[in-house]
Amino acid sequence: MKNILIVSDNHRLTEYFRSEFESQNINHVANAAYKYSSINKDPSAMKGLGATAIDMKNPSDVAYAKENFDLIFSLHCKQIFPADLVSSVTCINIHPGLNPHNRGWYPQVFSIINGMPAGATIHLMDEHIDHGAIFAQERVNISQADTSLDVYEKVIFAEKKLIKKYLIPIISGDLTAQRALPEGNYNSIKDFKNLCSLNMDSIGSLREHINLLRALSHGEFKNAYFLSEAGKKIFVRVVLEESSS
Ligand code: 0FX
Repeated sequence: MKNILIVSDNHRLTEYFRSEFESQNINHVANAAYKYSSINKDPSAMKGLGATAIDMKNPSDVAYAKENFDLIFSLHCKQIFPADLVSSVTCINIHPGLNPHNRGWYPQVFSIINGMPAGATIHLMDEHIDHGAIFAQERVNISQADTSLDVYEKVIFAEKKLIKKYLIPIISGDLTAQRALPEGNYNSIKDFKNLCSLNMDSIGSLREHINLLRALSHGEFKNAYFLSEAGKKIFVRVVLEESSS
C-alpha cells in the first residue's frame, strides 16, 4: 500500500478528490490522509472532511510528511512546500493555471488582463512556485463576457477532469511528467492587490478598463476600489451579460 498525503485549503476540490479516490477503488492500493495548511483562516469545511492541520514551516511537521508518505499532493495549499520536502518526496501540485503562463496567484485574473492562456495543470513540484515537469494540462476558453468568477468555475471544472483522468496513472507511476521548458511569468498576491487599487487617472482604451474590472469581479469579493474624497474605499465590480441571440 502507498501512503498518500493530500494538503489542501480548498474543500470543494478535496471532496472531489476523495470521492474519485474511493469510486476508482484507489483506496484498495493506497491510503490517503488529508491535511489543511495551518495558515488557513477558515478550516471548518476541511475539518468536516476529516482533515487536520499541518504547518509546512514547522520542521517536525515536515519531518512527519517526509517519513510517512510516498506521494504528496498539493490541492490549492496556501503554504509553499519547503525545498527539502519536494526534493525528498514526490510532491505533485494541482494548480488552477496553465503553466507556465501566469504562475502564482489567481491565474485567471491575470489571463483576462494580459491575454495569456488560462486552464489547469498537474505538475511535479520543485523549489520554485508552480514550476516543474508537467503531467497533464487542460486549457479553458475565456469569453469577452467572462468575469474572474466565470473563468475560475471553468478552471475548477478542468481540474476535476484532470483529477478524474490522471489520478490512477499518477499514483501508480504509469504517467511520466514532461519537462516544462519556458519559464513563463509569475504573479504574487502583491501584484493582485496592486491591481485592486484603481488609478482613476489611468489612460487606456475602454477595452483595457473593462478587462481590468471584469478580471477583478469575482462574486461577492471586494477587490477593485478607488478612494472617495473622504478617504473611504469605494468598491467596484461589473456585471456583463451576453445577449442570447
Ligand atoms: O485556492 P485558490 O483557488 O488558489 C489560490 C492561487 O490562485 C493558487 O495559485 C495557489 N496555488 C492557491 C494556494 O491559492 O484560491 P482562493 O480560494 O483563495 O480564491 C479563489 C478565487 O477567488 C481566486 O482565483 C480569485 C478569487 N478571490 C479570492 C480572494 C481571497 C478574489 O477575487 N478576491 C479575494 O480576496
